[in-house]
Formats: sequence, C-alpha cells, structure tokens
Amino acid sequence: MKAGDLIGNHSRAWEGATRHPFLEGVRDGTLPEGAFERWLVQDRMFVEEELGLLRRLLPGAPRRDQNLFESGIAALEEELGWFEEQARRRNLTLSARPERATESYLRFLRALADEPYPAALTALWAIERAYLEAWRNASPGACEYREFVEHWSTPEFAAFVASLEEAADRALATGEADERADALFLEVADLERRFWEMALGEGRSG
Ligand code: HMH
Repeated sequence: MKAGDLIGNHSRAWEGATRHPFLEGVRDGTLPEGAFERWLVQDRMFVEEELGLLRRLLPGAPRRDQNLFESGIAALEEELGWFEEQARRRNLTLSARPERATESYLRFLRALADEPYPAALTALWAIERAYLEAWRNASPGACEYREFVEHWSTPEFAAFVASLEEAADRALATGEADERADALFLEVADLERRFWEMALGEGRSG
C-alpha cells in the first residue's frame, strides 16, 4: 500500500477532515465570535503533544528517517513559540483546559509511539497532510486570519509533508502494517474533523 492511496480510499472521511465550516469562516471572515481564539489555544496544546510524539519516535526510527524527525522537531519547536506569541498578542490565556476533542487527540498522539513504525509514520503524515489541505482550502483567508493560512500553505511545509509521505511509503513497503495504517488514518481523519467542530463550539462535548 502507498500512504497516498488512503486519501482516495477514504474520500468521505478525508473531506470531513479538510473541508469544514470553520475553514470557510476563516476564508470569508465569518467565523463566530471566539471560535478562532478557542482553536488557537487548543491547537497549541496539540502542537506541544505532537512535539513529544516526534521525540519519542526519533530513537526508534530507521537511520535514514532520523533527519526528517529532527527537522520536524525543530519546526514544531518554532511553531510552539509562534503560537505563544500569537496568544500573547491576543491576550489569550494558554492555561485553558483541553476540550473533549482535544483530549481525544492528545490521547491518540500519546499512544501512537507504541504502534508499528510504518503505521505511526502513516498517521503522522496524515495529520500533517490534513492540515496542509485544510488550510489551503481556506486560502487566501480573510485578512485577520491570512497569516495563519499562509503559515500552513508554505512550500516548506508542503515539502515536509511530501518527505513524510515518501518515508511512510518506504516503511509500508513490506505490507505488514497496512491494516493498522489504514485504521489509524481513519482515526486521524475523524479526530481532525472533531477538532474543527470543537473550535466552532458545536458538539462541544465531543
Ligand atoms: C489539529 N492537526 C491539528 N493541529 C495541528 N497543528 C496539526 C494537525 C499540524 O501540526
């Protein structure tokens, strides 16, 4: 199996992860009051946990993938600082509690390092690829959100996602982890959809 095939095989789930009224609100500037701020605070928690995941995956990664994790760790470190700066500018408190959808996603990230490496890597690729597509779907974005849209639509981020896909394809080549990779892909798609949903304040119980 190739990682990229999962998108076509699960197109409905993928649409749910990458097209959402939240993203339409970002594009046309019609987000309800507080939605973007809620998303920002919750996503900072996500990025922090994702950084932990990359650090846990690095030591067990094949030598040729280690550089990818190292650059991912550096990028997420920078991203965390960026989130904190954005929050500071908006006077947001970063000590908020995680919402249900965030909790579910954090739990998923914590468990991912115990999965077979090819499946974990496929899930990581799906997480990043979903973000790339979601923000591209919000492009160019209303002026107050444009900086964010651009942040996740850069060629550098796209190149990182492409490198993750190549690494996932190499890891999947034995075929041994295909089933697990497929299941984790679907979980990622659902968690991403729920994350947008949470930001809009709908179904906040998750
Ligand atoms: C919910 N998915 C979510 N947040 C992110 N920052 C990314 C993916 C990309 O790192």
